[in-house]
Amino acid sequence: PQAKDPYRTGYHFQPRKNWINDPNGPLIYKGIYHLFYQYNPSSVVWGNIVWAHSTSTDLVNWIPHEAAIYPSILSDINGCWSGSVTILPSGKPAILYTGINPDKEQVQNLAFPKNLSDPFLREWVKVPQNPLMAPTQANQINASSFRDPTTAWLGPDKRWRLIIGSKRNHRGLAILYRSKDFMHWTKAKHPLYSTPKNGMWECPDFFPVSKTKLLGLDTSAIGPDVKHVLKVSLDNTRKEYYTIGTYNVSKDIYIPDDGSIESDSGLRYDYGKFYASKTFFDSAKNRRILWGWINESSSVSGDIKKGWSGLQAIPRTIVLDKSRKQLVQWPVVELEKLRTNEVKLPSTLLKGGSLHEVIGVTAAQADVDVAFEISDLKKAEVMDPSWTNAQLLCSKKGTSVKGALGPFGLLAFVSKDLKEKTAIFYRIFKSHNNNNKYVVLMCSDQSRSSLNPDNDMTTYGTFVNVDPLHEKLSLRSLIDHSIVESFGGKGKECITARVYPTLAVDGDTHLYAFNYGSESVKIAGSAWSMKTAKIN
Ligand code: DQQ
Repeated sequence: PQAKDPYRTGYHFQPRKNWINDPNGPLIYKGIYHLFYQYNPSSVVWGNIVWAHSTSTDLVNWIPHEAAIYPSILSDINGCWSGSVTILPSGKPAILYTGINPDKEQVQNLAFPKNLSDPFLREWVKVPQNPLMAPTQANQINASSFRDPTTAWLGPDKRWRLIIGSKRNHRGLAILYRSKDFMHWTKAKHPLYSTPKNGMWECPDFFPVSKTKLLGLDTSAIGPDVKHVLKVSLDNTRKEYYTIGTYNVSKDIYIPDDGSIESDSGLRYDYGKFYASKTFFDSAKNRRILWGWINESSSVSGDIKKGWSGLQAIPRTIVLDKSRKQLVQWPVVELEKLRTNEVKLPSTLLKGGSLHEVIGVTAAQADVDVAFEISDLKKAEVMDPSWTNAQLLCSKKGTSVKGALGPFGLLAFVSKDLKEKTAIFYRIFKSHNNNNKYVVLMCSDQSRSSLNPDNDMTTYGTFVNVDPLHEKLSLRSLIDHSIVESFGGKGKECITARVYPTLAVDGDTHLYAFNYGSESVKIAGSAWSMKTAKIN
């Protein structure tokens, strides 16, 4: 083994080396979870893309297999790009993925397992009819923007549907296809949904959520208890947006409730690094699970030095919030198996300007779950109505800018002298026109995370829809060597950041709770050291 790499993760999914990007075709089959992902077998930068493959019985520990899908036919000879799995009514899984053909056109291919009695689904056979969907003169599809088929869903008319990400000029498109037999696919006249200006829509995801139960639904579920979610990934900004709306089954169109996917006024799964995500329905536990790719924030030369690039986020269960206006995400419960040596933080008053070290956890590999209670909100600063962009507000009012209620939160990856630190914190503002309304800002400030200037240390932020008058402000952070994944407001908002400290490494890493506001806040919760998962 090589000298220890301080940035390799202890419990976040990554292969042993090289480049990874999008999660592909997640599924459960005969009790085994499968994760495929975009992988370059020969380098630390993007290229030569195949579907690498790992399996798990608990979504925490993973064993690697040979690549499942790799260039081998004309219609994928230049790369096997992203796609999804559909479980057919017989129980047989089907992979639909984008292949790059000899003319560098994007086409859609189908593959089935070679041996259905192998629970590891190690070998896949591409059907001779490939490609099943392709751009032509007649269908007017843009051949360089036609990719990432979703999991298909079965309509009441017994026909399959799926969408494929595309664009026409600047218009983002979710192109709809239908099929009776999963083999012959016909493009619908109209897309499932489209909006002007923000194409190309990569990795679309379209799935039902329950209005009343905290459970996931099969992708084909429809009915009065169901709303739908459409997520798209925008290649120009590397941001994802989702809307919640209604799927009109007879017209085969999706109508978002309100909000927009075109700008930062829309909803995001994650306000930090998180891209090309995909959900699947876990029929064993009746939940819907979200996977997302976490890119590096280091330089390419840094990646070459490490020998790897890219992680997957901890899989998250997602449900509809009771407001029915947003989703709520939470790390899968199985992750808690890795928790050890709990350090309890009994209810403690954090006076204005105070720091409180959390002693006794392996601070470079930890799970921290705390809640802040504010007894007196009267002194909250007034929100300027022009502060509409949370990320900008977080950069303007960073960790060192003292306020009244906040900044308070956690300092992760702290070096002994506090020269390096990553701050995840809240600020509370009073609404400018209503004395009893508050605005909660959640930030992840990486600006002091490393003394190495080669890293992208952008600050991230989002508003959190919680009412600090009546609820505690919870904050959970999954800290893992070069990543901190934070869940605010019990999973209402998430921010994932990558950091590369030079001093706050392994055993030299500290963890603090802090309050740099003038007003006191109460903190309580727990921190755990995290065991190392067996990953690949
Ligand atoms: N990554 C894949 C594409 C997809 C993009 C190629 C998103 O299929 O659109 O590696 O990151």
